[in-house]
Amino acid sequence: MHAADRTAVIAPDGTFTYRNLDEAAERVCAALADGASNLNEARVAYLVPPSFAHVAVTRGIWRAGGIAVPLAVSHPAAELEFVIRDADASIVIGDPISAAMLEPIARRAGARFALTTDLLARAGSRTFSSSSFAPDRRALIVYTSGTTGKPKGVVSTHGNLAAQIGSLIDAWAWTRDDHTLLVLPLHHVHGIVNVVGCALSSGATCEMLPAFDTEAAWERLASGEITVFTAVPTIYHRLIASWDAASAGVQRARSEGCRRARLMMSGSAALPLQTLDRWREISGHTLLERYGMTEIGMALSNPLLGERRPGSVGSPLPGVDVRLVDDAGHEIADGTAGELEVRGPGVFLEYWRRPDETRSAFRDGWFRTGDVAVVEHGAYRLLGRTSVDIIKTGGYKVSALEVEEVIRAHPAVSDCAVVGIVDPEWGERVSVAVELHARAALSLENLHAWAKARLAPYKIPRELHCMPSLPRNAMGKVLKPEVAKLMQADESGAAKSPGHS
Ligand code: MCA
Ligand code: AMP
Repeated sequence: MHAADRTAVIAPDGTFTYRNLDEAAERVCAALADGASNLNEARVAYLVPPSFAHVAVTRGIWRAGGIAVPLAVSHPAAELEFVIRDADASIVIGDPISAAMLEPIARRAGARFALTTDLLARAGSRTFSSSSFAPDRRALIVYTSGTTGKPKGVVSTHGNLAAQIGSLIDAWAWTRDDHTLLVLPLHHVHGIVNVVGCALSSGATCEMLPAFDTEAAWERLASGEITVFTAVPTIYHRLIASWDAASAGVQRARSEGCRRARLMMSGSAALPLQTLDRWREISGHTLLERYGMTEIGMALSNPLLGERRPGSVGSPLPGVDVRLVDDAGHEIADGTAGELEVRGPGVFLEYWRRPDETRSAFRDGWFRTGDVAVVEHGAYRLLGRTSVDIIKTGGYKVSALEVEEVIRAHPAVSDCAVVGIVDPEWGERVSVAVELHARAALSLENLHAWAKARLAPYKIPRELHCMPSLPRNAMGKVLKPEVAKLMQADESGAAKSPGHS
């Protein structure tokens, strides 16, 4: 079969070949360029759930010479507006459902608004210039939380993306015979690069769920048609719980379906050993755990063939240089813990319009990840992070400082400290300790209602502890490790979201 006639995408909006994708991207490109020869790295922000339309819009933006800025479907208007303004987007794209919210934001931000349906339907084509894909051109801005309050835009060039994808195709032996299932959002690198990027660059089929759904994911895994699957530990936790609750017949069908896959992977957060073990019992697969970051793509991976070591994230991927350094930036010997630094063609270009933060993120040309690791038996094991202000929950990175800034603005709150508490389902759950103003009261429900309009659902604290005073050092700085200890000791007195053990 001709490569163009092979199936590229199976999604809620239909089944499409590579030729369909090419033609749709061309239509989007023509509509976006609107007569201009090139968008010249104009930012195009788009809120499109995982679908064929999402992929076609991304490719259309690239052909037109724009920078793709994917927006998060789960974000409230305030967070979307922050990204649209920070990226200084000149075009905002939305589907008819999100238009009522997005169009006014686009107008306020001085951007043109376009409907996905119009872009895809518009007749016309434009011969695109291959210079749109020149390796040093900016291709993508993904917003990520950091050790500073607001999220930062991580800018990757076409060259960075090609290097990230090429390295994974090589290491994980992607071929056009693969058929993967996307269950992740498309505003983060795990979904963008490891799933859609790898599948479509190797001529494989990328099937998509519009959002993760345990039963829908199981149905597709049980079919035995999926050859490559990747997810975050929280998703495996949910799949395991659903398998455990299923009848013996359903369990058997699900396990048999998994056994026909060739590769199952986990990443974005530490994979608990019990999840690894239980998944092996259920599926027959020892999950391949790998390590990555928005700024660098993937850096370390357990092997495709050979021993996958529990608790380890393996060794450097092709084309990636990794080293461990002490506080002064000196390389350290194997067996000693140090900060992980990464170098290579996949490492991002810059934080969008934040030259100072870009400069301080690098040391002698190496990107400082903020993750601490050790080399044992030739493989890397992650030990933690250099900052207490980064929380990983459900695979999402959350800045404690960003959440604190929002909660401090609550009229009942005089001060607060946000920390991540170890949680079997979420990895860490976002939790807050607050000092209230005199005679003020605050419930978790009230806090949720307040935060919902301001923060993405995964950033909202799930646990609230009211404390007469937060633990501080002599300088008045809140001692976060102490806060976490007090919270754990005070588990019974905490207000928690339903559903938490
Ligand atoms: C949602 N809820 C939460 C959290 N998130 N509760 C506690 N902690 C959380 N983190 C609540 C919601 O408010 C809601 O509660 C209920 O759970 C269901 O919400 P929903 O939006 O449906 O969430 P979900 O679909 O259940 O989300 C779980 C998920 C999702 C599918 C695991 O978190 C997810 O897609 N995570 C993957 C993110 C990702 O791709 N990360 C990669 C970035 P209520 O019912 O009370 O309202 S890292 C990366 O890209 C690097 C490069 C790498 O290494 O991969
Ligand atoms: P993000 O900034 O959202 O791209 O998340 C990147 C961060 O996720 C890394 O800096 C790590 O802290 C964490 N991470 C990614 N993969 C793993 C893994 N396999 N084990 C532990 N942490 C991970």
